[in-house]
Amino acid sequence: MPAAPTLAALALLPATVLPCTTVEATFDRPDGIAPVTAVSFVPEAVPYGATARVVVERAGGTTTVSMEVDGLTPDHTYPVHAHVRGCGTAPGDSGPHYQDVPDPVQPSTDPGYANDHNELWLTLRTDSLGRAAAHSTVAWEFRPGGAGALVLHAGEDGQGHSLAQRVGCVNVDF
Ligand SMILES: [Cu+2]
Repeated sequence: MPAAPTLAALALLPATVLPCTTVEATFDRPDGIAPVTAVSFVPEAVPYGATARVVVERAGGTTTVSMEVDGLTPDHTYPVHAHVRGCGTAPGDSGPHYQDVPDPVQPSTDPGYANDHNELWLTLRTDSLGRAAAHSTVAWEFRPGGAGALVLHAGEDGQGHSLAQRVGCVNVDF
């Protein structure tokens, strides 16, 4: 196992945050059996087999998150946010939105905290083939272990789903 010494060496560098993290994932069922990187809770909105690619870049105290998806519902808008925990078998498992300055009142509804400067938001607008790309830069870095996933919400769907319903989730080590 030639890679083991390298991984062990990286593990000994606690203060080092790598400048870039890439996640390549395929949405799958949240069956709780096989560990998956990305789950779909509503396959009409996020079909099993749809893919996501997420890149997190950290530079000079800022963070840029880029996301590309393929195979989602065509011509649809999905709000996406960084949530505090990783994806689980239930939509709520990823917890609330990550906030740079945490709102002392939870759940956070104060727009002074719940906004796209204090949280990481993306908007995925798919084309006629179900592809989309979006990116966002915030003026801070995530606290280590403070956020675990990008969550896709139902958005404008016209299928009776609440706009806030969590339709998909991608584990990301921010
Ligand atoms: Cu969210």
